[in-house]
Amino acid sequence: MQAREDFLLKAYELGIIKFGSFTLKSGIESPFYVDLRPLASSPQLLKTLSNNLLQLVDNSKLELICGVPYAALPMATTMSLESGIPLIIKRKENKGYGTKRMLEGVFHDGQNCLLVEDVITSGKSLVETIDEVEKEGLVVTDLVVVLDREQGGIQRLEEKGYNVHTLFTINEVIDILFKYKRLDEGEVKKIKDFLSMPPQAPSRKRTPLQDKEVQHPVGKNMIDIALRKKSNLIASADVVSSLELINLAKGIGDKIVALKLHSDIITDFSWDLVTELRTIAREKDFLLFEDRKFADIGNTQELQFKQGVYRFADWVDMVTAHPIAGEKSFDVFEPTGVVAIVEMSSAGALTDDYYVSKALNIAQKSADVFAVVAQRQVPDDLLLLTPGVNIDKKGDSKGQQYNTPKKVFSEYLTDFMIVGRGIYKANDPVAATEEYRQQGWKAYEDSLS
Ligand code: BMP
Repeated sequence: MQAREDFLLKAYELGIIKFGSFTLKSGIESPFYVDLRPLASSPQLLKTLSNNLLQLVDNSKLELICGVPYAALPMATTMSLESGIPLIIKRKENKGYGTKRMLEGVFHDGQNCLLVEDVITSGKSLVETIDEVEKEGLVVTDLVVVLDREQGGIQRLEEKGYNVHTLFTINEVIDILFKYKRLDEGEVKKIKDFLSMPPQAPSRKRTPLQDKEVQHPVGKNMIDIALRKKSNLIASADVVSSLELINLAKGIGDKIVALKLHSDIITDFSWDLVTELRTIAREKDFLLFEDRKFADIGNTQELQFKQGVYRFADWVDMVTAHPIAGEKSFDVFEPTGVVAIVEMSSAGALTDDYYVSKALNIAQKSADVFAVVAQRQVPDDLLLLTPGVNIDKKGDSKGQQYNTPKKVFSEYLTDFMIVGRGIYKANDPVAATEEYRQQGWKAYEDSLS
């Protein structure tokens, strides 16, 4: 018992569990966040942990060990070294070329493979992983998990006939941290109250655009335009010449809420272009949205925003900025509306649950931020803008990942979708814009009921 407590206290010092308010991938608000990856920074702790995990199962029937990427990879590797049972490596995604295998290593059909996972919550992703491993011909009977968040995961797997062995439950962890004064009574109560509630997703009910609690004038304007045009479409005009940009803006302007730009890709950027864009935007009733993704300290961002070639402050309605430099860095954009990038659409982005939670907290504290870019439901006082939308494609060769309009409006409760190549690369960009407008608005209306 003492050894387990010692292990946990040392692991706690490494930062494996944090307390506060965190929005998980599922959209659930959690008062704690667990991340076991720092354990790999202490070889001694990793070794202790791995031996403890090995003791949970009958090793005699095991022929292979496989860690669920990424947090469990170092654990599985150490378990393999300590036990002599060979390791196989599971990919997070198919590499799309070569052997296209999901598992790497030497193995053959029918071998029994122990799966190693860091944390189990609902068990959904573990079921998917087991599926992938079994598809490669291996047999999974047992899983070892370091921490059970006690949100139904174990039952889900046991119902499917798997033996799940866990080292700690979250309640045990809380009790030990309280016993050793790492948590006070108030914190314990908050966490225990959360844990005693039935596992539930946040309210899946969408707030209609007209009832959104958005205060920023640019946000309100966006909503008004959307309702006037029955459009929740932001077109991303990632074209590289003024002529293409002007033609696109003229052609599709009356179907969109905003035209998103990357001004620094326009080879012949000029003030004539800006003047013309402003005129078209006024006539066709859309906003100019510069996707500059500022990511510096406030002072530098202010210079980048107000000075230089582009002088965005003089002509754009809204800009994107990363919250990476903290809340004060947003103070320099007023009265332009700020869209905080809290989660990115591309494969392997660093914007994990922990980052998203912290980024959302920063976005909510800033009066200049009225919207965020993300791939999940966000609090109602922020508008949700979702890129990575395409009707025909699943992704590109450079990491972009696409969803359909239906998925983002029904699952993420997105307010506005951002479409780039689906429009400007289409044979007929005007017809494509109309198609996206109709599909987007229908998906939004369907998600109201
Ligand atoms: P496309 O639909 O062609 O993949 O373009 C998406 C647009 O949205 C690009 O301009 C890209 O810079 C932007 N974007 C994105 O794709 N993912 C993000 O997470 C954030 C973005 O701003």
